[in-house]
Amino acid sequence: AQPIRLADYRPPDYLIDRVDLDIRLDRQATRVIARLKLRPNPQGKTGADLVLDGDGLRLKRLLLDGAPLDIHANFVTPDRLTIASPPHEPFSLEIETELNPAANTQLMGLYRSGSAYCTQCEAEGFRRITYFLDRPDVLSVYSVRLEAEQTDAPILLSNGNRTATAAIEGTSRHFAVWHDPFPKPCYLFALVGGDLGAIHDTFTTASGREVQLGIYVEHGKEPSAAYAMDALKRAMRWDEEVFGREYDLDVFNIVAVSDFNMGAMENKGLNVFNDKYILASPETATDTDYAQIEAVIAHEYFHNWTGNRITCRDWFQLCLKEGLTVFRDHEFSADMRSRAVRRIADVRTLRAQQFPEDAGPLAHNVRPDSYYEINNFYTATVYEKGAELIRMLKVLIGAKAFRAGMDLYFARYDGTAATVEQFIACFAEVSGRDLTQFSRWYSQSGTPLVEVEAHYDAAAQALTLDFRQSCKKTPGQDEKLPFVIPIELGLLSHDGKIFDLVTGPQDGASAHELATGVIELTEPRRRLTFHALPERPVVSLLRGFSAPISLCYAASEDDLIAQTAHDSDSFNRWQASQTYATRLLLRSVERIRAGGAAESDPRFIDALRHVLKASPADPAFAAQVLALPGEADIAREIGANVDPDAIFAARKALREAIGSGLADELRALYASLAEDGAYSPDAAAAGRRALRNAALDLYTAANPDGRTLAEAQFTHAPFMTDKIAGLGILALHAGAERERAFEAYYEFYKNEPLAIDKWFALQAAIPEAGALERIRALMTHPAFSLSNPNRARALIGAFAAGNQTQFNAPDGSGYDFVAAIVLQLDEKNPQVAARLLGAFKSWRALEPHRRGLAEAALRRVIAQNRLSPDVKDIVERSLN
Ligand code: BAL
Ligand code: ZN
Repeated sequence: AQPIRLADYRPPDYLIDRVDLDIRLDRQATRVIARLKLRPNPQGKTGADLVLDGDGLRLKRLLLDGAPLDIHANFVTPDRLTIASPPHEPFSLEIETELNPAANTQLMGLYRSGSAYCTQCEAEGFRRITYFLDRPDVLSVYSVRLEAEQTDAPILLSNGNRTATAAIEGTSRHFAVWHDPFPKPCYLFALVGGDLGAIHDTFTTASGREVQLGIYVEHGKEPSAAYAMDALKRAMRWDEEVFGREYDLDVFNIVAVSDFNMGAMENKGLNVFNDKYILASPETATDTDYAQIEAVIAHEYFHNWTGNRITCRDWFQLCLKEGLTVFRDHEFSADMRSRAVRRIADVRTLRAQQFPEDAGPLAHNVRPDSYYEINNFYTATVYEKGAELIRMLKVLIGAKAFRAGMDLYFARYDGTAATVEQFIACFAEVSGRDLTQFSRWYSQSGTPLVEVEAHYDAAAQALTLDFRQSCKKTPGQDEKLPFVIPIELGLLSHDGKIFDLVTGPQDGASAHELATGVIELTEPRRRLTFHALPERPVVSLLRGFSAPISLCYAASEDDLIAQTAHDSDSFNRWQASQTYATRLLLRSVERIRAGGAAESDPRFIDALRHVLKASPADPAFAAQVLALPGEADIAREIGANVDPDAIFAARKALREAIGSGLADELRALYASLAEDGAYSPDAAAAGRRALRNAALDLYTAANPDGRTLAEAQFTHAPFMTDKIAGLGILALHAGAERERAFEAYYEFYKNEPLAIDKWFALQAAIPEAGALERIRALMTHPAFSLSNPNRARALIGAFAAGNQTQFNAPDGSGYDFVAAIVLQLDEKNPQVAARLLGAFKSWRALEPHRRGLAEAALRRVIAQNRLSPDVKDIVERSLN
C-alpha cells in the first residue's frame, strides 16, 4: 500500500451540501438510506469520476437523480462506489445500505454497546455506515430521521436540535428527526438509540439563550452523572469567559457507553463518551477519576469551537483541533484546580508518554507528512506535544496577542476546514512576529536537547550562560534545523531572593527578554552574560517548563536543594527535587548493574524532610515531590542499554531509604491528615488525600506495620480514593493481606465494571515474577472480556505499559504474551490492538538480550498474514 501524503492534498472534486439520513435501527439489519445533494467543486477537477468511500458496506439500492442504477455492476465494492462522469450540475444520490451493528466488533461506524446503538465516526467510521466522501473538508448540513422499536430504543438522539418525534401509528415503532444547521464533516456525525436513563439541566449562555443539557447513562447510574453535568456547566461558562466562545445549539447531549475505543468523541451537539469519563461517585471513583472526568468533559465541549465550528482540512491537521483543545482543557483544569500542580501533572504525562514516542521508532511530527493508518496518529505527540506548542506560542507572543490571535482565527475560519498554516498566520498577524521558525515545531519530530553551561565571575559579579540546542535524528529526518525555544529564566540567591536580570549592551538579551524573563533561543548556540550578581546565583531554567525540550544543566546538588526549598517557580521547585532524585537513581542503577548496592544519600532524605515539614501549605505539591521519578522516567533518562530490573531495584532501595529515614515524619503526617466526613472532589481535599497516601506508601516501603495501616485503610475507607490507595500499597507486598484485600475488593465491587478495572490494573502491575500467571488466570475471570476496550486496557494495557519488570522479563515471556494478545485482538478490534502494540515503542533502548527478545516478538507479529492496517503500520514502523 502507498502512504497518504500531505503533499498530495487536493480539494475534493465534489461537495455534498446536504445529507438526509433515514435510519431504521435493527440489531442485525439496520437500514440506512442516505440522500445526498452533491455538486461539482469549483476548486476540484472538472468531470472527474465521483469516488465515494466505503468500508465493508452492503449496498441495497442506488439512485442518481431519482433513477435507479444497477448495483451489481462492477463500480461498487464494499469499500468503494465509483460513479463515472456524474452530472456537471448539482445532482442527488440516494444510497441504501444494510448494516449489522451487533456484529461490529471494531467499534467504528454503527455498533451496539450494552443496550444501545451508538456510532463512532472519527476518523473514518462514517464510511462504514454509507458510501460518502469521508474526508474532513466536505462539510454538509445533516437531517437525520431515526426509527426503532419503542422498546428496543425508546431514546433516539442525533446531532443538532430535535425537530420532530412521534409514535408510528398502528405499530410498536417510533421515530425522531434531528436537524443540525451547522455544516459539518461526516466524522462528527453521531446517533444513539437505546434504553437509557438520563439527567437533565439547563445552561443560560452569555447572550441569554437557554440550552437544554442531557447526560444519558445506563439505567440506575443517573446519580453518578451529576459531577459530569457540573463539570459541563463550568466548562461552558469558562469558554465564554476565557475564550469568548458561546454554545450555539438549543441542545447539548452526552451519552455514556461502556464499549468505546477512545476516551470520548466530540460529535456536534451529541458527545459520546466512554463511561469511564462520565460515571463518578465517591464510592467508585478516585480523585484522579474526578479530575479526568472534568478534563475530558471540558475537552469534548471545547471541541465545539476548536474542531467543530472550525474543523481540519485533512487528517494531517489533526493537531489543529487536538493540540489546541488539549491546551484549552489544560487551562480549564488549571483554573479549576491548582495551576502549579496541574502543570507538574501535565509535564509528567508529556514526559511519560510523548518523550519516549519522540525518542523511538514511532517518532513523528506534530503534523505528520504521511501516514498509512490515521487511527495510529491519535498520539501523545499530536495531543500532548501539540498542546505544548500552543502554550509555547502564548509564551512567545504574550497572553494579549494570543487571545487576539484566537479571536481572529475564530472570526476568519468559522464554518471552514482549516490548516495549521492558517492558524499560525493569525498569530503572526496580530503579534507582528514572523512565526516561520516557530512552525518548525510542527514539521520536525524529536525532543530538542538544550545544554546549558554557567560560568560565574566573582570579580565582575557576572554570570555567563552558554546555551546549545540540538536534536537527534528521527525516522526520516536526519538533519534538524534549529527551533525557536523560549527559556523562562530566573536567577536566585541560595535563600530564594530573586535577582533582577541585567545584561550589558554587548550581551545580547533584548529589553523584552529582560522584562519577561523569557530568553529565546533561535540559533544552535547563544551566550548571555548577566551582571550585578553579588553572589553566584542559582540558575532556575525552563521555569514552568516553558518549552517541550530536554534540559541538560549540571546544577550543583547545593543548588538543587536550594531550589527545592526556595524556587519561586513551583514547577522548578518540583523539578529540582526530581532532578536530584533522578541523578541519585542513575548512580544507583550503575552500581547495581556492577554488582553493588544502591547509593544512599542522607542529603536527599533531609531535603524531603523539609518538604514534609512545609507540606501543610500545599499538600498536593508535596505529594508530587514524594512521587519519585517512575521506572519509565529513569529508563528514558538512561536512554540506551536499559536494564529494567536494575532500575526497579534502585527505585525500591530509594523508597526503602526514604521510608526508614523519614519513618516518624511519614507516620505522623499520615495520622495528621486523617479525615472523616463527607467526600469532596475539590483540589484541596484531593491534595490532602494524595499526600496522606504517598506518605503511607513510602512508610510501608520500609516498615512492615505499614501494611496493617494499609489494610485497615482499605477495609474502612468509605471512599474509593483511599480504598484503592490502600489496596495499591498492599499490592506491592506479597502476603496474605494482599490476597485477602483483592478478594474483598472483588466481592464489594463485583457489579461495578469500572471499579473492577482498577482491580485488574493493580494486579497486572504487580512487579513480581508471578504477575503474568495471575493475568492469564484473570483473563478467564467472568468479569474479563477482551472485546471490551476498557477491560483489555485495564488488564493487558496496564501490564504492557505499567509493569516494567514483568513486561520486560528477561525470559521474553512478557513480550510474547503481549504480542499474542495483539494478534488475537487484531481480528476483532484493530485500533485497540495497535494501541497495545505501542508498548514496544522503546524496545530499541533495551539492553541487548531483551532487545533481541522484543524484536523476535515483533517479528512474530509482522510474520502473520491478515494483519489489520492498524497493527501492520505500527509493527512495520517499530521494526524499521
Ligand atoms: N476526537 C477524538 C477524541 C478527542 O480527542 O476528543
Ligand atoms: Zn480531542
